Amino acid sequence: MNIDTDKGKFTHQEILSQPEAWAAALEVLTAARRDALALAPARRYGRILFTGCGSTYYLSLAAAARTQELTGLTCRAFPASELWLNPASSAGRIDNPTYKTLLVAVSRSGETTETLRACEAFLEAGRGDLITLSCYAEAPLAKMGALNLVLPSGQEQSVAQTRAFSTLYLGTVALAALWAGCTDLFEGLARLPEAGRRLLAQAAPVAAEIGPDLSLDRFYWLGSGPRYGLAGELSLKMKEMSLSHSEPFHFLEFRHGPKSMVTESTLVIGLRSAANGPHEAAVLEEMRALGSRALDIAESDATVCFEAGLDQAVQDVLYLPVGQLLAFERALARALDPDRPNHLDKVVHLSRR
Ligand code: F1P
Repeated sequence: MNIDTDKGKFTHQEILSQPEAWAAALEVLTAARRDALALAPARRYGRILFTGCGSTYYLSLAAAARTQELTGLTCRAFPASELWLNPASSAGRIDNPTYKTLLVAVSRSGETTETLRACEAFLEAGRGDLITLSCYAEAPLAKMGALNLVLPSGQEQSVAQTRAFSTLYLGTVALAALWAGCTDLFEGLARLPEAGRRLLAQAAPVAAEIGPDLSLDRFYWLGSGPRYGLAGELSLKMKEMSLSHSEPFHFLEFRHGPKSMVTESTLVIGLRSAANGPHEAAVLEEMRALGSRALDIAESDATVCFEAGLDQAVQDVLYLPVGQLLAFERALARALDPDRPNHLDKVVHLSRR
């Protein structure tokens, strides 16, 4: 971190305090366990929709993939603006009143206009029930759901979400584990804070080495399954904090055209999974052969290794601090302030309904 200025002091503190934020959130989620189980979707709903905006839309993509994998229910994710303004092509027609939907709305602020409008439209149309996850109890969204999970430890000063994202995402993983009856998985979440502290200590020097390399001019974040949503979020972090060209792709999709963009000034970041590691490692090797730098993040045998022995569903949270620190270090190297990204406000309030 550049100690000569206050630039990024909030972002840095928020990234480094994530393990403590996760521990505090798990206390809230454990206390809400019975309420969450009372809405267990398998018995009541035909499908689950997840929604948010910006970071919380990417969170919804990751949450939908993980929840579908664990519960077997059909889960989809849409930007809140789509559920609000294009309901027929997103939420779908209401032609089967017995076909109830559970909507999970995620928002750090609990005030984003599109998210509020999407939830109002969903409830007014009688589509089903709403669960909200947010960080501020007094915000409008935290009063709209049949269940409102508020995780104050995700609150942040900086505009670009880091601690808020990982804490709210942890909330969706906890819900999925409870709904799927995966008690061991839910209880395994308690090992995350310690794994996170170890990871931050390992990732910091790697980010401090790559971040200042301003010869890099494009970043591609590769992730599959729930990790595609996380790749989308980390790509957004790199854009918001360092004003760099950055894009997410499903791992093997990168071969189908986007790899044409690979140059020696490229960094490909792989959120490599345990299940498909060899297929994913092959993509990274091919990109290295084309001249790209590659940052491999995985449980083992990678540039940054978790070595936590956690279930993949629990471990997914651990990819986030690595990418956040990389974006943070690059922002400082470019003399930008990650606490105040270009053109962005902390919350998007739309004046017109
Ligand atoms: C949603 C959001 C953020 C983005 C920026 C503007 O906020 O789009 O994802 O990074 O802060 O707001 P929220 O609904 O999660 O509060």
